[in-house]
Amino acid sequence: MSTPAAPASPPTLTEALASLPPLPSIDFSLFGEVESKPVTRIKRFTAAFLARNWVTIPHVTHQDEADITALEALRRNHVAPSPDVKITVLPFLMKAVVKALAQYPQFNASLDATGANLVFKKYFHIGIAVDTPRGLLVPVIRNVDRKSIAELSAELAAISRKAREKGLSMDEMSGGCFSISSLGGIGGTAFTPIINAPEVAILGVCRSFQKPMPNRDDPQRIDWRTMLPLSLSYDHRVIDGADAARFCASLAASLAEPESLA
Ligand code: CAO
Repeated sequence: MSTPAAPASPPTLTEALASLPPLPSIDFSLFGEVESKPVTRIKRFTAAFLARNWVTIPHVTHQDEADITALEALRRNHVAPSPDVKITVLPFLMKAVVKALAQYPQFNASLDATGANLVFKKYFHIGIAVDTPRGLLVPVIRNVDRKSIAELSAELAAISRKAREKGLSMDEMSGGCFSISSLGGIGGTAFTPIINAPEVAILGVCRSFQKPMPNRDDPQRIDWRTMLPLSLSYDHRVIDGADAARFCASLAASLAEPESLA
């Protein structure tokens, strides 16, 4: 009797990708008028990393909403450090993220190169996605836990202006623990942000909106509340769905009672 053959081992990711059919080369001008423009250096660079992260990390995106009615009132009373600096929701969000990272340290971690160890970080450096004319850049704001809302607002204004006008050095984009991608100034209700590896999670934020909610003390009454949509993408090798739900609940709780963040 012959011994059954051992099952073939599954292809590696590199083998699987190499076996995909190539994209067809199409002359689009056969179908109508076209114009070809070179892709910027930043976009080509970003594309390579986004593609690697998208295919190598098992992404799941958890959606939630935070009640920021009280935060909006607090924000409007906040004095900006200078006339060219706006106090937006973003610095409050950064502080809330740091609180949640401290509470759930697996979000402030990275797998090492072997994938066998999880490295927990004791510092809180947050990357912020900035939309620039040449493409997406992610400057890192260091030690967010030690900075005030006014300091974070000033730093955000300066670094996003530099990103748009002059670009950023690798140093200014390195060392992040967790990233935030805010489309709140533009719109949308939810999206799937791509994890900025070796980080293990990224928070996407869309435009706040008014939502009728039952009054807490008298559920027969309806209050209009300002809600912020949260989209948390996480690396499912490191983080479970329940952790993601807890992380978002913690964020929402901090944002709903923002005095501790200011
Ligand atoms: N809901 C409603 N309004 C919001 C908001 C939200 N969640 N977030 C910001 N706004 C408002 C601000 O209060 C501001 O209002 P005013 O003009 O009345 O003062 C306006 O929108 C513009 O804000 P902003 O974009 O200048 O400032 P910010 O601190 O919110 O964000 C920055 C700064 C740099 C993150 C942002 O300008 C940016 O580049 N966002 C794009 C990021 C991106 O492209 N992400 C996708 C990457 S792919 O994953």
